[in-house]
Parts: sequence; structure tokens; C-alpha cells
Amino acid sequence: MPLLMGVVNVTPDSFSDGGRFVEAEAAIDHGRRLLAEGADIVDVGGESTRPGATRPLVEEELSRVVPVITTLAAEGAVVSVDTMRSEVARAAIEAGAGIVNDVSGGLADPAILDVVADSGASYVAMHWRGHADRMQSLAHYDEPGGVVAAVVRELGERVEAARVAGIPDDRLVLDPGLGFAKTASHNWALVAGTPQLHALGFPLLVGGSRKSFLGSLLPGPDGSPRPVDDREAASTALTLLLAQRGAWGIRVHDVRSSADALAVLARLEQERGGEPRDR
Ligand code: PMM
Repeated sequence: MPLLMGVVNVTPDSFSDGGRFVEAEAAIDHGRRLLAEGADIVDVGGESTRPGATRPLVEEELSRVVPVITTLAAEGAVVSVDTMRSEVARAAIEAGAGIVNDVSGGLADPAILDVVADSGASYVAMHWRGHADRMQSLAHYDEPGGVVAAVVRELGERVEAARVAGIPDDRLVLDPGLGFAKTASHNWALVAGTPQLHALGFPLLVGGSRKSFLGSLLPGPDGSPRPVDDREAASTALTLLLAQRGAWGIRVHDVRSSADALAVLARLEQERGGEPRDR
């Protein structure tokens, strides 16, 4: 069964004026809950990468994530840090993070690859073409083979960069980056294209939970996309099919529903005597 990576966003909560300590405590509690619900990894991030988001200062990002990582790692959790910045990756590893989840695959701050290489951490290289303020203008995939061929080629380049920096292959995970410089149909093509992604020869992490392509799949009577907080059943369905397609890890907001779905699949596989899955 794939690993479940539970999302812990440490971004300012507009409903709370309790300041930094309250924000960290809320994130730590949330992380603990996700672990209790069956998360294998908690992914702690201090920068929103939603389309159009602006970037926090590096000091701001550090002060958001480090206390949360320190506490959760000290309690024995496997923690990944969701960052594109080498300074944040370094501090996070010192605080106990075992995985650096870089949505830019080393393109935003190439020094992050050296930081990872010098540590024992694993590295998730996601497919990315540019920061959130301009990424939707980069969603063009005109080469033969379309988005799947382009993502395979561009992820292959990130593998080379990681190798040059000295990151061993057995510490590398790849991610097609659903929603990052991708339209809804690009995302579906990538979900359907997992066999080509697997052919790169690395474990695959996929994050589709609550993303807008699920919202546009499920429009309301007036044609407007399903709101973000009402995409859970579709997110769970996606977990199940990514598991059947051989994903190594699945990044989700609601761990409980995905863990339940994986329990159903595991039980069926047990019944079938471990027959290989369809990809
Ligand atoms: N998506 C988001 C943030 N980090 N990391 C990986 N590896 N893969 C993803 O798809 C991914 C990510 C953005 O999603 P959110 O704003 O819903 O957390």
C-alpha cells in the first residue's frame, strides 16, 4: 500500500489573532491528529503555493515551520518539509525532518540539492515550471506526447541535477505536480499517464487532494466548481485509484478517509492473494 502524506500547512489563519505561538500549536495538534488517523508522513509547509499566491520572506517561512517540525519529529513522526528554499531545508533537517519536499524540483533554489546531498534526507522532486504568480501562463505542452512526455522529460532533467549534486538515487522520489502549471485536462492526462511516469524508475508521490481539477469535475447546478471544502469524496476516490496504479505515496489533507480507502483495497488484495495491480 502507498504511504499517506498528511498536509500540515502553517500559514497565517485569518480567524486567529493569537500570533505565532497559537499558529504553531494549532499546526502541531493538526499533525498529531493526522498521525493518529494513519498518516505515515506529515508534510509541514509555510509557503502557500496556490495559483496567484505571493511568497513569504525566508525568515517568516522559517519561523512558521521550524517549531512545528521540531516538536513533531521529537515525538517520533516522519516529517517532510514542503519548501523550495535551501535555508529552510537546512533548518528543517536540523530540526528533524527526514524528507525535503521541493515543489520546484530544485529549480527555484538550486542550492537546495546540495543541502539535501550533504544530509541523509530523502528528496521529493516535483514537476514545476514557475512560481505561483505566473504558473498558469506556463501550462503549455505542445511537444509530441503532450503533457505526459513533457513532464517525463523535465522530471528526468531534475533527476540529473539531483545526481550531479550528489543525491543518491535511493533517496529520490518524483512527483508529477498536479495543478502546477497544469490545466484540469493536463492533470487527468498525468493521472492516466502513471505508467510512463513509473518508467523513470523512481517512487512516485502524487498530490491531487482538494485541487481545483476535482472542483471543475463536479460543477454545481449553476456551473460553478465544487468548493474546496467539498471535494473530499473525489479526493478519496483519487487516493484509491492512485494506489491501484502503484503510487509510492499520496499527499492528502484528510488522512482518515484515504486510510479507510486503502484498508478496503488492502483487504481485497489479501483476498486475491497478492496478484499484481493494474497500473
Ligand atoms: N501540492 C501542493 C503543495 N505541495 N507537494 C508535492 N510533493 N506534491 C503536490 O502535489 C503538492 C505539494 C499544493 O497543494 P495544497 O495547497 O493543497 O497543499
